[in-house]
Amino acid sequence: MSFRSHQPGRRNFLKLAGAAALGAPGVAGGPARGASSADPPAGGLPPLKITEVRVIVTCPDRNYVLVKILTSEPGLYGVGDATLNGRELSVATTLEKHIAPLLTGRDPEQIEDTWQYLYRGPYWRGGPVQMTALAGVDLALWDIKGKRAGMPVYQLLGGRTRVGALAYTHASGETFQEVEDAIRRAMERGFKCVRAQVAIPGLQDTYGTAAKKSSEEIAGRVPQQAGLPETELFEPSPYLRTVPKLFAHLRAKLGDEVELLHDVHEKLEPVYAARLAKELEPYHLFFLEDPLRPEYKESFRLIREHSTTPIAMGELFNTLWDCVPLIKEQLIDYIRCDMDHIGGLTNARKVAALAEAFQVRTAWHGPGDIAPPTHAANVHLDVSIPNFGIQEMVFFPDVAREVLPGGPTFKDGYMNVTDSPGLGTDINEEVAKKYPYKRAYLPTARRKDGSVQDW
Ligand code: GCO
Ligand code: MG
Repeated sequence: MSFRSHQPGRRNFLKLAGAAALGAPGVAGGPARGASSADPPAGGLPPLKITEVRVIVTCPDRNYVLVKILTSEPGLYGVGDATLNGRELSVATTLEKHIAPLLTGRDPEQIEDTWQYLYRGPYWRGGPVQMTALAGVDLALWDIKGKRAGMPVYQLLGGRTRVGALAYTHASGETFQEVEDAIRRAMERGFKCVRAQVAIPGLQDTYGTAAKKSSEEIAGRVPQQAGLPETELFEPSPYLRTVPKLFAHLRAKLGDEVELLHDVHEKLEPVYAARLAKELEPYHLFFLEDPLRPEYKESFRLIREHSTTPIAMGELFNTLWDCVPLIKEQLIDYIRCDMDHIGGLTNARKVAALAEAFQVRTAWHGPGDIAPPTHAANVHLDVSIPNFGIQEMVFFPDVAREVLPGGPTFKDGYMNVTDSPGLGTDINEEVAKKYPYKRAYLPTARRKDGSVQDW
């Protein structure tokens, strides 16, 4: 891999300027009169308007919600991802009924203003549904901006800081041996970093173990269940007894070089998370992921006080402000929000900048239940910031790639993006129609006494 010089190849819009005769873009339901939308366009480009917002829900193997924003320039559009696993239709309805009417007529170049308007405008701000809808719009607008500039998005973010994004995949199994074998297969594919999860004796189908499926096939793809959700069983004691033994086994068999990670998936209460982090210290994890529920930020102090295992947190966060307490007190080492659930690239780059000031690195969520535009946006940001840490990744099945072409590449343990203008992803709307939405849920979990447990 090497840094590639990029020739912008800026599209010749000046030719279009006279013909377009679009006039100053009106902003339906938009900012107050006299705001920047009426200013002359920068850089000599003709004015541009959003003409249509299409929301496409499709299920090539699993459900995805895509946002396609069309503009007044023929052929210029952007594609964003607004998938919220298990609540897809809430986001699609928010986009169709509430957000699309606000966007028609706006200038798609004004990404920050549109973000602020959609975030603060409705008064009832935030939450995963609205922030995912906002991400779909935001990613589509960055895609448009890149295409208009003739540049990949990472160039708009300041250009490359690294040749690729170090990636991790998932390995799981019913036994320690199966996990070890799955890690070896991942290493043969080039991975230098692998997340390890194992089935817990006495508990069937604990998160991340995806019983009876080969781990490469499902790597990063949590089950999506048709019908009503299944209930898994969880008890902290057997989990806490098993996980340190798994990592003792893995280090003994695999040596020290491969980087190992583990996802707690917000299942533990603070003192048990602290115990797990402490007991995992000898095995030098790259990080321990999402140990606590997102509500309990102050409890991260307990983990910190008891161990030097690096801690990552964030896939259930929805805003920059969720990240502030953990970052400013340096209670975590990696911030791993889901760009698709925190309002897209516009907010994620602010999270990254905040983290940079406190020596926290990024590890954006990259599971199979978000679509390629988000994975691409992750990597555009990864390769353009100074404090990137690691990128979770997934291989999409052929059927998903047919509907959603493009996306990051993987080679020798690193992800990358191409130099295609914009995000480098697309949607094939005709093929998408062949795969209509199917209602599906994530699993749920309970304790042995029947009470509800975080999954
Ligand atoms: C991860 C995540 C996912 C989530 C999934 C829920 O680390 O990749 O924990 O596996 O469970 O995104 O929809
Ligand atoms: Mg996780």
